[in-house]
Amino acid sequence: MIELYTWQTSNGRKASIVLEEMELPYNVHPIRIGEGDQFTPEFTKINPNQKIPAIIDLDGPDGMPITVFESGAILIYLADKTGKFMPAEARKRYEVLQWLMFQMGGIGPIFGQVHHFKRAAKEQVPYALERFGKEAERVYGVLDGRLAGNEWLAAGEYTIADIATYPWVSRYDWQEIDLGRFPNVKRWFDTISQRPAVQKGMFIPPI
Ligand SMILES: N[C@@H](CCC(=O)N[C@@H](CS)C(=O)NCC(=O)O)C(=O)O
Repeated sequence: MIELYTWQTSNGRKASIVLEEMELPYNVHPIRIGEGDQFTPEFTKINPNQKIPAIIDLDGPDGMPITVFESGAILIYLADKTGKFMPAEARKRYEVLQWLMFQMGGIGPIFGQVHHFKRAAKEQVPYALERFGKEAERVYGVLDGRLAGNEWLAAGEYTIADIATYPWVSRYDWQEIDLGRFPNVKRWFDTISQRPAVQKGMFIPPI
């Protein structure tokens, strides 16, 4: 059994989508980040960085419980555990890892800043809106170029790189991005949106 500590956000949804896709049994522990649940001593023991998502797999690699935080690490851990959504062949595996790292280091942090400065900041900061808005547009261009000649982001199949990227693109309205300008991203997004596991994973925990 896997214990999932999460909230309905882009990073949290990566973990719930992958668990649904892999059909692994899991219990959901809602961490209401707006209420500060991430700062409790109990949760800080699970993730010292005090952010969701995190998992505890009671049946870790050595049969003992293992805790994993950072959504990218969770995706890699579960892909290694199940052999799903990550090809075994080295060249393809590194392709998946590079697109996953692009999501973790590029897409997530930049889109996160766009969300913050467009929706949460107490004051309008034109410099930040311009800087992060432009970079988000550029990143959509990179994704669109990649998906122009490829059905999926990496390795010619649906992988944890797609699973990591989808919940961030699903906030295109928050980013004020017209997906029509990125037709390959739109085609990829619409295809993934049809997957039953994705439809379920996007609403965990139910709020
Ligand atoms: N790099 C981390 C980022 C996690 C993260 O930023 N989680 C957000 C929700 S999407 C969070 O827990 N925010 C609460 C806070 O910052 O206090 C990951 O990918 O897991």
